[in-house]
Parts: sequence; structure tokens; C-alpha cells
Amino acid sequence: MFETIAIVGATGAVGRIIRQLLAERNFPHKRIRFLASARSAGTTIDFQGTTIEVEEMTPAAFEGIDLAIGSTPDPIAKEFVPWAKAAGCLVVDESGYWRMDAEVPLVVPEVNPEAAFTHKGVIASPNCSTTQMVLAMKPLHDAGRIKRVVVSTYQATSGAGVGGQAELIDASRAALAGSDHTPTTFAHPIAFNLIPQIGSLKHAGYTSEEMKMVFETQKIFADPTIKVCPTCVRAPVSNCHSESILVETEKKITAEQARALFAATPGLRVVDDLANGVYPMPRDCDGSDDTFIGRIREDLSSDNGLAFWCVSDNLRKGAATNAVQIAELLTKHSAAV
Ligand code: 2RA
Repeated sequence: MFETIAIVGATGAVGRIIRQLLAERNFPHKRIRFLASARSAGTTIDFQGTTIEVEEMTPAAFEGIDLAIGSTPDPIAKEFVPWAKAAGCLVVDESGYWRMDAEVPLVVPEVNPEAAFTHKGVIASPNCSTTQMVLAMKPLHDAGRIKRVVVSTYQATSGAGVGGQAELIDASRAALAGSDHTPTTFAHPIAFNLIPQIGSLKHAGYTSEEMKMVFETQKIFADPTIKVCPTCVRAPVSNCHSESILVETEKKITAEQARALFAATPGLRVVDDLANGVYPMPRDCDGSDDTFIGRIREDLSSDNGLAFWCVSDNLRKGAATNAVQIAELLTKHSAAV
């Protein structure tokens, strides 16, 4: 057991869910501390019946912490992780900053748990759009080896933070009232619209969000030969990312086999009855730790292609839940050694 645990970025949207999950799942610990920016320091948070004061995140604050779960913007993670490591504190980091560092394992516990134990003081959790996709890919890859993935995302505004969700509401109200609304979180109007850009131009016409899906997938499967062609789109949805995924496998997997493989995979839930209008939709998946799969069908345009639809709560499995599951994995391991 890690005696003293901490959440870094405890007051943010994902930090709040991490707190809920630690309480719900009875995460073993003796003491919990909440670290945040100077702006939030001094405020209090009620946790399992105790009122705890939020502390400012400084190098000295990490003294005495055994395990920290971080959910902060990348520049903050760049700064605090070395402080934590110097203080002997193990970090599960949810930011994007450390994910592609060769020394840092990138872990989805249902996919590559063994990688977590190669850590040198920090373990990264993937970007939300990658996590749900690799979770769905895992049973297919094990059964038939995935060679290529074509994915289009429909990403919720919550992926851009609380401001993104608020902007969806404000912009929708303004559009319905026929009044002007100037976007601030997004580069274009989000109401009644789709924005086919998340992140900045990164490589060969692909955005940073899209290249995360390429590189993180290859790192998690430890297979740089898996080819990924992503298109990431911001959708006027409050929470839960949706993805249209086409995989091509070396060995043919039928739709029926895929349905059975998905159904047998912990963390995945099959919701698939097109004839009756049953498939996963973001509104129905909000607040769940599972990743939902529907519209499972064989590709009409290739021999070994399989198409499906995948929806997941990007703030939970896409962020907080995955980070907490990594921490649970480390706890079990520390108990076993
Ligand atoms: C987004 N994937 O949805 C990002 C958040 N990490 O904007």
C-alpha cells in the first residue's frame, strides 16, 4: 500500500472525478493530500468525511508523498514530475507531456499492464481518444493482429475542459436566440457545427491530437508497424467521445467473432442491435467507466476489415478512471512484492 497519496490538480474537472473514484473504489491509503496551483491553495475539499485543505504545488510539497496522480496541463506536468521524483514520490501522470518519453511507460491496464512495472518513477496515461480505441483494438489484435486502423473521432466539448462545455451551452443559446456569440475556447462556432481540427498542425497535414492517436497506439502495443489514419473532429456534444473505427487484421475476424471477443473483454460493453435502433450514444455513456461498442460489421471494401462504433466517457476511462486503475495496479504489485 502507498501510505500517503496525493492528487496533483485536485481541483480541476478530472481531479474532481479522480477524488470521486478513489472514494468509490476505496483506494487503500492512510493519508491523502490535494495539491493545486497557488490560486486554489487554501480552499478546502471534503473527502470521505474529512475536510482537507488544498496545498500549493511546490517542490517541497512532494516530501512524504508515496504516490501522486497528476491531472494538469502539460507545462505544469513538465515542472512537477521532476520535483515529485526527487522527493521519492511515484507519479501516475494524466497529462500529455511525458507520454512519448522513452523512459516512461504508457499504460492502459486492460491492454499493457506489464509495462507499468518497467517505470522509473513516472507512468503516463494516454490521451482520451487513444485509450478507448486501444481498449477496443486489444481483443481483435490478440485474435487476428491488427495491421491498419482508420478512425474518425467525434470528440465532446468536455475534452477542452469545463470552458468547452460552457461554450457549447452559451453558443447554442445564442444561436437559438439569433444573437451573436464569439467563440473563446474553440476556434470556430461549436453550436450546430463540427470542427475538423483538434490541436495544432503537427505532421503532414495531421493535427497534434491525430498524431497522438498514431504514436500512442504504437507505443501501447509496442508495435510501430500498426498503421493508423486518424481524423479528429470536435462535435457539439457535452461529454463522451465517439469514434468510427475500421481495423484491418492479418487474420479474418467475422462480425460475429468480433462481437463475442468484445463481449468477453473486461471494460468493454457491447450495445449492438441496429434493427431496433440500439447502439452506443454519448448521452447514454456519460458517467460510466466502461467503453461501449456497437455497429459491429464486416467491411464491404476489404477482405479482412471490420468496422464498429465506440463511445466512452472521456473524463472517466479517457482520463480519471484509467489513471486510478494504473494506481490500483501499482498498489497490488507493491502488496505482492
Ligand atoms: C480533447 N483529447 O478532447 C483532448 C483532451 N485531452 O480535446
